[in-house]
Amino acid sequence: MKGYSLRKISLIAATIAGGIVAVAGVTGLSVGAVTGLNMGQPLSWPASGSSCSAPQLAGTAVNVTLSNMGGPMMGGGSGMMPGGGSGGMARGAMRLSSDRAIVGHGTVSFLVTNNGSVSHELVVLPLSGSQTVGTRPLSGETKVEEAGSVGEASSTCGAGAGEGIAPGASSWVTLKLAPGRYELVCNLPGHYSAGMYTELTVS
Ligand SMILES: [Cu+2]
Repeated sequence: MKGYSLRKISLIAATIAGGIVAVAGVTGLSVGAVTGLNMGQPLSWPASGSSCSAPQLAGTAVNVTLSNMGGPMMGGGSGMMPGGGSGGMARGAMRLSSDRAIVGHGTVSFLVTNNGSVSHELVVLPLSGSQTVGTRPLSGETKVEEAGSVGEASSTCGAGAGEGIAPGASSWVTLKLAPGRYELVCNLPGHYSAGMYTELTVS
């Protein structure tokens, strides 16, 4: 009985050790892969397109791409970014880009694809007067004020608001936009200050 227990314990110990080796191996692999990639490229997702199939969208299409520099600090859940903050993150480490800078007013559909290694989203905010993109004040949570938002796409493989778009996935939203200037942002904590904003003019 005692011998059996000992053997069982050593089996468990071996299993745990094996698990640690396996985790270390995976970590080593992903670090190696990250260093060999260009910034903004996804780690294991299709190079283009998305894992979601979006429905036919009404109005004028605006394709928005979300990306970030891949890396163990940003995607590995290493605990180096407590609370999702961006303490040491360089501005420009994340990007939100649109395939059009100007679109006619009326029905506009945003198809938003996350090519990054962490979750992202799109929020559409009006720009007032001479306000310029990238200058919104940040709250303590390192987010910008969303009051006045005219819509968002933040649902993995879905329309409208959700919990964020998973890496490799898309979200979409159809809006009625009045003429004016808008700022397209990702408002996950720290992402705006990391560079996730661009301007869209509605004519
Ligand atoms: Cu983001």
